[in-house]
Amino acid sequence: MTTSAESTLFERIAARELPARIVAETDRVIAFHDIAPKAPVHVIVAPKAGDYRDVVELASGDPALLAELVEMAKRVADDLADGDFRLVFNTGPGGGQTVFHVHAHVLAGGLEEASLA
Ligand code: DGP
Repeated sequence: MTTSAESTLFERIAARELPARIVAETDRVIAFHDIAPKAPVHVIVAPKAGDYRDVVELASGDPALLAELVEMAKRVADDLADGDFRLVFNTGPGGGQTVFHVHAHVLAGGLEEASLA
């Protein structure tokens, strides 16, 4: 898969055009370690395609794909922690979103000191 100059950051990671520590993937979803972890396990789960900017668009446009993100989050938490996790969708600049390709933060592995502030 080759992406264009218009591709989002996470599309370029999915296409292996940018390096990332990928932990799992399916046909439509990819999971990789966040570059600036806020918890012992901090993994980004995103669709491989950047068709939706945020979780509100995704929920109305492709709810089955949103369910796939949740399933991937559980798989990551099972594989890298004890199965429990926090799932965060920063939505809009005021919600802390900086990458406008919908993604979930999977936080796990001891969250007592975790913060997304
Ligand atoms: P958000 O603020 O919700 O849009 O989260 C974007 C996250 O993406 C943020 O926690 C840092 C992470 N991130 C940004 N650039 C890169 C990158 O090049 N590689 C990886 N692995 N993560 C990145």
